[in-house]
Amino acid sequence: MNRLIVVSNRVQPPMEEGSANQGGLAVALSAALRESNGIWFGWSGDEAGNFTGHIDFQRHHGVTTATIDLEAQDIDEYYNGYANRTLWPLFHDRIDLAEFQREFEGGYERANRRFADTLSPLLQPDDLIWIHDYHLIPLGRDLRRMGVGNRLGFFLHIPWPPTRLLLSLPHHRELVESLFFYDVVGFQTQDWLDSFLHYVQTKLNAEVREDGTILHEGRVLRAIACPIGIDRAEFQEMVESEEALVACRAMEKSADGRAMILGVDRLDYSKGLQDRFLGYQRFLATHPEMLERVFLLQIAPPSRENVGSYQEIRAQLDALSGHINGEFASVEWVPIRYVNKGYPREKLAGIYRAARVGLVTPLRDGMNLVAKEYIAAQNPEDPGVLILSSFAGAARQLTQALLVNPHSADDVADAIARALTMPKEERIARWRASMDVVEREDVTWWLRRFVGALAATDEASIPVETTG
Ligand code: GDG
Repeated sequence: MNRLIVVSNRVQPPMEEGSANQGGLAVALSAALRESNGIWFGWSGDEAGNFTGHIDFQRHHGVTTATIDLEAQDIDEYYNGYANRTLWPLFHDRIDLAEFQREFEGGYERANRRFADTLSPLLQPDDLIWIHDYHLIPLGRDLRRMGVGNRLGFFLHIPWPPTRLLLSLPHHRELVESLFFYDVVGFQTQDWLDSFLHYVQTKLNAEVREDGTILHEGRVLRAIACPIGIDRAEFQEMVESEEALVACRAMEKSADGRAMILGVDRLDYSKGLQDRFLGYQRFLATHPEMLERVFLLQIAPPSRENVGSYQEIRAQLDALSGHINGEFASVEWVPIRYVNKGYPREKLAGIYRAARVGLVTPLRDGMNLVAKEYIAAQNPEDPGVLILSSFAGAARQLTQALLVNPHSADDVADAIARALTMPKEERIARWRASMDVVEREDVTWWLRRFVGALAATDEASIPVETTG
C-alpha cells in the first residue's frame, strides 16, 4: 500500500477515542493515514517571528502530523488575504466582497512555496500526495518544479465559480493552469466540475477527451465529481451517546411543546443567515396561527474574525435577530434563539435530533455537511424535515429534502409551513431516501473514490517539469 500524504492549510490531529469536536473528515483522513503510515502536513496555526522551515512532528493516536509556523505577513496576505478575502468570496459568487491586492497574491505564492520547500524533503517516491482546498491550489505546480514526480491529487471543498466571475480574478489563467500539474482534481459536484470544464474549454482551449481526461499543453488531468460525505457510523454512535440523549431531552424540555427549527452554520456570509432570518420573519408574518408554537434556534460559531466582512455580517445578524424578536416576541416566547458559540459534537447531535425542521439555506456551498448530519441524527420512526438550499452541493444528492431558493423569503416561508405540517408517512419516505444517500455515499466512500482515482492514474503519462 502506498503511503498517503495529506496536505491541508490546517491539520486536525486525531483526538481521544470518542472525543467531542472531531469532525468526520478528520476521523476518515486519520484512519487512512494510520492505515498507510502516512503524514498529515500543514500550517500549525501559529506565527513565527521569521520563517525557519522548522517542521514540528507529532504523533497522535497512530497518526503523524507535520506542521510549520508561518510569519505574520504570510498569515495576513496568504490566509486572511488571498485565501479568505479573494478566493473565498469570489468562489462563493460574492464578487462584491472579493478584494484584489497584489500583496495578497504575492503572499499566496510565497506561502505555497514555503509548503513545497518544507514538504518535498519528506516525500518518498511511491507516496500518494493529496492536497486540499483553495488555500493550496498552486502547491502541486510548486512541487513539480522541485522535481516531485509522485502522483498528486487536489480536492476543492468549495464551489468552482462560473467563468464570467473567474475572469475578474487577476491572473486567473495562471491559477487554473496550475491545476494541470495534478493528476486528479476533485470537485464536490458535477455542477462545479462543469464550470471548471467550461473555463478550460473556452479560455484555455483544452481538450476534454472521451475518457473524461483533459489535455492541455501536453499535460493530462483527470477531473472528477466526488461528493464528500459524513462518517455515518461515527455520527450515529454519537447520536446514541449519553451526552446526545441528555442534550436532546434538555432541548425538548426547553422547547416546551413548541416545534424547533434549527440552523447550524459557521458565521459566514455564504451560509445565507440573513436571508434565512428574513424567510422565517415572513413565515411568522404570514402564519399568525403559528406564533408561540415554533422557534428558530440558530447556532452560529464565529469564524475568521480577522476579516472585516465577517465582523460586518455579525453586526447585521445581531441587529436583524433583535429586530425580529422585538417585532414578534411575547413575555413568554422568543421567536429566535441566536447563539454565537460552538457546542461539542455529541451535544450538537442531540440538538439535531430534537429539531422538527433542519433549515440549511446557504446562498452557495461546496457541499454542506450540516444537511447530512441533520439527516443522520433523526429518529427513523418520527424524523424531522430537511429544508435545503438548491445552491448547496448537497442538494444534488439529497433530492428528497424540501429544496428552496434561499434568496426568496416567500419560498423559505412556504417550505417552513409545509415542513411543520407534513404528514408522518411523507416525512419518513423523504427521510429514508435521504438517509440511503448519506449511508451509501459516506466519507469512506468519498475517500476511497478519490484515492482510488489517484492510485489508478498512469504515472508515465504525466510530464514532470523540473525547472522553475
Ligand atoms: C467547507 C465547505 C463543505 C458547526 N457548528 C458546530 C460544529 N459545526 C460543524 C458541523 C459540520 C461543520 O462544522 C461544517 O461543515 P459544512 O460542510 O457545513 O461547512 P464549512 O465549514 O463551510 O466547510 C463545505 C466542507 O468544507 C467539507 O468539504 O461541505 O461546503 O464550505 O460538520 O457539524 N461542530 C461543533 N460545534 C458547533 O457548534 N462541534
